[in-house]
Amino acid sequence: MDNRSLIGLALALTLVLLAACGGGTASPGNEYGGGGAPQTTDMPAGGVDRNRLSRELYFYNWSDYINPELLAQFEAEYGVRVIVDTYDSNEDMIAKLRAGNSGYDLVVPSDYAVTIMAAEKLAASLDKNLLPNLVHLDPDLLNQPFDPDNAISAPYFYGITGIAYNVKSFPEGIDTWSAVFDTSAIAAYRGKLSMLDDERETPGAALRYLGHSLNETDPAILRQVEELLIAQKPYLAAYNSADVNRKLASEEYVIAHAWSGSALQARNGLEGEFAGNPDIRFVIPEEGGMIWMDNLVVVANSPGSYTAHVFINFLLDPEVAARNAEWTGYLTPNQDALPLLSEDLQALYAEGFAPDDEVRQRLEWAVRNEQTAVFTDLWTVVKGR
Ligand code: SPD
Repeated sequence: MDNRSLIGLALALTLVLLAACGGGTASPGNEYGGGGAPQTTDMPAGGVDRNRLSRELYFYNWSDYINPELLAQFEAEYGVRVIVDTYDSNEDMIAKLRAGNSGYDLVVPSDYAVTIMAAEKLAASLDKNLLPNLVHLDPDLLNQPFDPDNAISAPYFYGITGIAYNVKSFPEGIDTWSAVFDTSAIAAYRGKLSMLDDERETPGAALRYLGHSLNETDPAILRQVEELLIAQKPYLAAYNSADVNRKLASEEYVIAHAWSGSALQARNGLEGEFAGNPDIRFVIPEEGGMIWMDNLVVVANSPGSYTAHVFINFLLDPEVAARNAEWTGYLTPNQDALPLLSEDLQALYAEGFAPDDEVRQRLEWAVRNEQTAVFTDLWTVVKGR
């Protein structure tokens, strides 16, 4: 082979290698990378194909669960208006999707509800090529049993469920679920106590109080749970998952079964919404409580699927995730966001609004299987009494 042939071969090899590596960027199918394709003004360095964005994104989320400034920032950056509707239980959200034509692009099911959505084909597969910010998530919180390959879900926040209370009413503190279930104790704060309006959370708390797993489905034990919850009802202000934060902060409630972030919001307030109350405390009782994770899931057949992916990727940016955690008070699964959290928030986590190693031993995940479907009937009976 002469010199010219050698140079020609070297050039050809270089071109093949460059094409295989995508010119040092992502592969051609990856819309977050140049992929060697010519960049247009519609596809800036960030890699988002603006031609594919919808004008609006319909986001069905839990209440008080996203920093509103982030919605404004997303709209300013991408020109997409995010329309947020809210729900307060997994079951309400799933009922909307089951009915069909919900119009929602993106929802936030908890762990066991991801299992239900997968089984009922209510979720779209995630295109991980569109989610480069997945690299920021804590690997220990990925590939959970409810979605082993994160095929349909990306972690949004996680949290714990326990008791929030006003220390002026409980100067000795609280360490047991009897503070909400023992009728001789709760008579003293009748009408100022609430339990979550949730078919897994409230029977789950009762099960832990009675010394069982919160996934226990033995019929005899569930009868005891039913009796306990029915005996508790006359003392409740309400089953409430919607505005426990506000009612604790205003002292309409002095004690409540609550999600950790909601309790933290009661303590800190929510900017532009309500003022915080420095007397709010949060505890996981000695009998244990629930740990859970809420996840971003694109709705099956969502017309805004591409835009939903762009929004998920935006939420997974560490700086965005940190600002979201500061506002909601829940725990971010984004490990690169953790160093960005304020000292104030970290101090509240250390005070009990996040689990330490000792508390983690007492936490349990709710799982969904054929047996645990029975909680729907139990809850219907309790609510109907
Ligand atoms: N206000 C936001 C509440 C989010 C709670 N989701 C967790 C439910 C776990 N059972």
